Amino acid sequence: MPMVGSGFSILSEDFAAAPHRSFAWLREHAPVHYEPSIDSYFLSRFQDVKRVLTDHEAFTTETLQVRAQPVMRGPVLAQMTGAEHTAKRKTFVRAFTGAALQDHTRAVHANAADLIAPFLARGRVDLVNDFGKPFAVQMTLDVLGLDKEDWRQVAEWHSGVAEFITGIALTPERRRHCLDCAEQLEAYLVPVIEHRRRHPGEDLVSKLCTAEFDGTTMGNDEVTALIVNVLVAATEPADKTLALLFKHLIDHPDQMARVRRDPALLPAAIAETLRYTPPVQLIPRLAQREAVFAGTTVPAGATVFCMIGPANRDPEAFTAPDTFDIDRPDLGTARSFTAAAQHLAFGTGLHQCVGAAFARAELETVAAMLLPLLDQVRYSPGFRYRETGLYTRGPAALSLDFTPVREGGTGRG
Ligand code: 2IO
Repeated sequence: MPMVGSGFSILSEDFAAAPHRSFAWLREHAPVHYEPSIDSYFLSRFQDVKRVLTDHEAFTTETLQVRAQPVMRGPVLAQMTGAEHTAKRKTFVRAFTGAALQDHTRAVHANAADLIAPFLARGRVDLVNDFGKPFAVQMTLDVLGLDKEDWRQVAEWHSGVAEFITGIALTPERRRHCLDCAEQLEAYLVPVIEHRRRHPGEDLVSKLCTAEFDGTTMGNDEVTALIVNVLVAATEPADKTLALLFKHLIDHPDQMARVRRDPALLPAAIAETLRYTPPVQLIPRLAQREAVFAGTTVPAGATVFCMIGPANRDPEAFTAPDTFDIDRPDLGTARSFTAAAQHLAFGTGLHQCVGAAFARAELETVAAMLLPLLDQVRYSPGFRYRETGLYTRGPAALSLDFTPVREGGTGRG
């Protein structure tokens, strides 16, 4: 546990190894923690984080101009405000809710069945690297309406783009690599965009190409940015959340048994996973004017990082916050994927995650499919659990053993 005057740093190896060990100390003793090397303030209390995310005029998303725009090649949805934001957000809402979710659910079944098949007879799978990462990319390509044949290549470019956005202190070499990935991704997307402009279909890329705001359609750079926005936002947190859900259920066998018996408990288990271990741990904002948090002044122009991990475990907001409990009455599962969510894993306010309903459908469907296939699921012998990442965080791997499924079996083989 860090002590006052210990030179605690969010950028230290100690913090990276196990951030949650510092959460209580941060909330109590350094609720407005300043990191001089990156000239940024870190807020860890639930109320402070909620205030920043809710007051989108005092705390803007302008940070994304330097944190995201260079690899996005244009502004992402979260950078927009007013009528433009409302209009463009609507295109995404349509693609991620209602009837569109039916198509996405079919895609979950198809992608998950293909990806898990080779591992069933073996009785061993790394849920992050063998399954979750390819699954997340393939799902995102389906949602966008892009060719899945190129998924390996797109996955590589995505990693570079995501590394740029989620990097806290990138070396010039890594920065160059990330920018190269972004340029190649853009070069890949532009011909697709131009083709869809001439031959629009029902897919999201076509919708972005044909959507009009103020009587005009978007240029290639604007459409590229929004495609890359969806690519990163739908891919980066997905494998992490899936793996964390399985980890928590394996670590709590009683809750695992109940979810297996009653898959209707899955939304609660997913919502609690998002509260307990949010895959997006940091959300940056730019303070437009001086502001006071817990008696500490943050100057105008400051970069403020909302720490979602400690906010979601603040005892002021949740009882027994360090316990994983799918029955917790203070979470409100039904609201957990909406604007009324109690946890802050999807952010909150104007820019709250537009893909929350899709995330729920994707995770619920894939978990309901995997659970019966992964009978007696447990950590592989000798497996050492390790998490990585400060901005987005999740297991580096999750090697699982289960009772092998015999050829042609449905999971009970
Ligand atoms: C993609 C950080 C994975 C978003 C971002 C530049 C903007 C925005 C987020 C999430 C998740 C990613 N920020 N999604 O935190 O679209």
